[in-house]
Amino acid sequence: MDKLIITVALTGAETTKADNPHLPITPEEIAQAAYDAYQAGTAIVHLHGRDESGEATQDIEIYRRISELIRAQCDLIIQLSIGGGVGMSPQERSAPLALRPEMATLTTGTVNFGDGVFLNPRSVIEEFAARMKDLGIKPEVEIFDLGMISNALYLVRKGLLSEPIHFDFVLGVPGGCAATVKNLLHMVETIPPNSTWQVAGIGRHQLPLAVAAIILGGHVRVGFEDNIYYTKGVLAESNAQLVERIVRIAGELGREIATPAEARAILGLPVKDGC
Ligand code: KMH
Ligand code: ZN
Repeated sequence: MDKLIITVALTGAETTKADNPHLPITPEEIAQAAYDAYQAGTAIVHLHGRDESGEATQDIEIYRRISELIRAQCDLIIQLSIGGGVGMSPQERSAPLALRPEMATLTTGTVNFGDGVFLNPRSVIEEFAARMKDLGIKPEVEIFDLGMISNALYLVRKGLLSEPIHFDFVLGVPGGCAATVKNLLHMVETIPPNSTWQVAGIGRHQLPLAVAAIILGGHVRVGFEDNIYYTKGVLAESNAQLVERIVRIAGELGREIATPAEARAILGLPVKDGC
């Protein structure tokens, strides 16, 4: 098995400070949380921007500021969200691609998302994929339901997505695929064998699905975007605390943790010198 790549999804677009007062919101808070998670063992940071009032924003200047603050401290792989928040326009969502991050997210289908709809018609998916290809950005393909895997393979056939693909199975969103090990296994068996994959379990499913991924040879995403609790009814104190637990469990199971440089090699990203 490859070493374990841990991604931390620090903030998301939906979680609020009222949900968990430790949620990082400002660029400074987000960069500090990223550094703490890096020290705990994270290789990739998945970023969402927030404006001064705490609302989700795809403002390129906010993403630039967060990226610069992180880059000044460590060589984490920076992955920008192009999903943004429910209801944002495709133009708004894709604005941060102009920063040419190493990675960005690409959701290959539409899914109910709680009371909202996370809208990704084929024309939008193709446009986002084409721009990422032109800019040399590696997509992390976000899979909220099974048909999204078929849509990703369609992009490969159209020449808009290159193999090997890196998949993120986001399981347990209300309206999306349920967070069961059986569903995870089916997805893993459905993707091309040369792919890499990680799982992002939502809420109480974060830890058990992470453990399944560690055992199965996949990779893991944790963080407040997907889960604000450490255990039932007990809020996590930081994103790093959730990373530390994965590092401990992976150690017990004999799975080593990938540094950002090792994660770049596993994902086929170019080598990066220094920060
Ligand atoms: N906030 C969700 C609607 C992504 O980052 O690309 C979409 C999302 C996925 O968070
Ligand atoms: Zn996200």
